[in-house]
Amino acid sequence: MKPKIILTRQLPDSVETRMRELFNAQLNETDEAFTKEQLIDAVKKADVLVPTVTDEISAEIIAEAGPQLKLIASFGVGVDHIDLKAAKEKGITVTNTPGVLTEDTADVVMSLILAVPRRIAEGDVRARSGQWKGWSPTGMLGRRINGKRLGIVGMGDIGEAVARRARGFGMSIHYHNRKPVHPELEAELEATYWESLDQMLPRMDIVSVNCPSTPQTQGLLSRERLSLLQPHAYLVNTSRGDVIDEAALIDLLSNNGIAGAGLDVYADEPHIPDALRKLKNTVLLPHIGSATIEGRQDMGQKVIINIQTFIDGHTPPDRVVEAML
Ligand code: 8YV
Repeated sequence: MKPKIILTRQLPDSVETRMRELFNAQLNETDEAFTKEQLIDAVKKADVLVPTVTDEISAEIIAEAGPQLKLIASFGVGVDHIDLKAAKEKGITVTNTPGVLTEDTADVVMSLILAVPRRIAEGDVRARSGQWKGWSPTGMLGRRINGKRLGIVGMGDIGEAVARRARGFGMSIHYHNRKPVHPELEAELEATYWESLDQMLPRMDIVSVNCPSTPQTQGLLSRERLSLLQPHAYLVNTSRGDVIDEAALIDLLSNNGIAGAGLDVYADEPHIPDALRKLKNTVLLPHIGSATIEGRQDMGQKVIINIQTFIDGHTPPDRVVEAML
């Protein structure tokens, strides 16, 4: 008997087809996110649930799970949408898809690092609006990237991939992490470790948030911490909206407390506050960090490998360990 796998969203064709070959996979043809009721129904029936970032797998949902649900194989690297403690207590294994979206996400970080100070999105609007009056020595001036200090908050795989790109653009690398990276890597990147985020922030020209959202990092960039940034500084966030106090960020951006921000993630997606959408010194993206055809296929392959390994009785390669809590 093939195990019953429920997919909460539409995944790439090749991934869905392979899942149908291997498992008794229930697809979501409409791609509409599941309601709470649909999620409860799914955890009652599925042997394996394949959710995404748009599904809030709370303790309440997990409490409703039937005894057959043994694996939550999430499509994505972040697992902040799953109550890991509740899953563990119920004996449900959780897996994610690390590694395969590192480079794509780092590309979007770099795009924002370039786009905000160089006013790329604003320039595009001006060029296509018909309002461009021609070149001028003082027109559309932005800020230089080369020679600037980049502060990376969270030096995991994505942070490291950002650092490598930023070095190519002539930036110097600073980072805050729970602990320093391997000395060899630090030397290779010529990176400076800051144990204290409070000390790092006021010294940076651009700050990129690359840590996962965990109980320890939620609200990490609080109103108090954000106010440590200099007025010429830029902030980029591609991790999760709740790592930053969004209201405080909007206040800072509105009052020239910082120069600008590039955001791919928001506190209450897909809602983006009006005040944020009206700001000119921002580039706003709709959570596309890992949105490449190749990335989504690789993520799907990882989900399949995790499920198959688990079904075969082994520990899946991307089991989310408790240390991440
Ligand atoms: C994914 C992400 O698209 O993987 C993550 O954590 O934030 C995104 O890049 C999303 O999570 C898919 O579930």
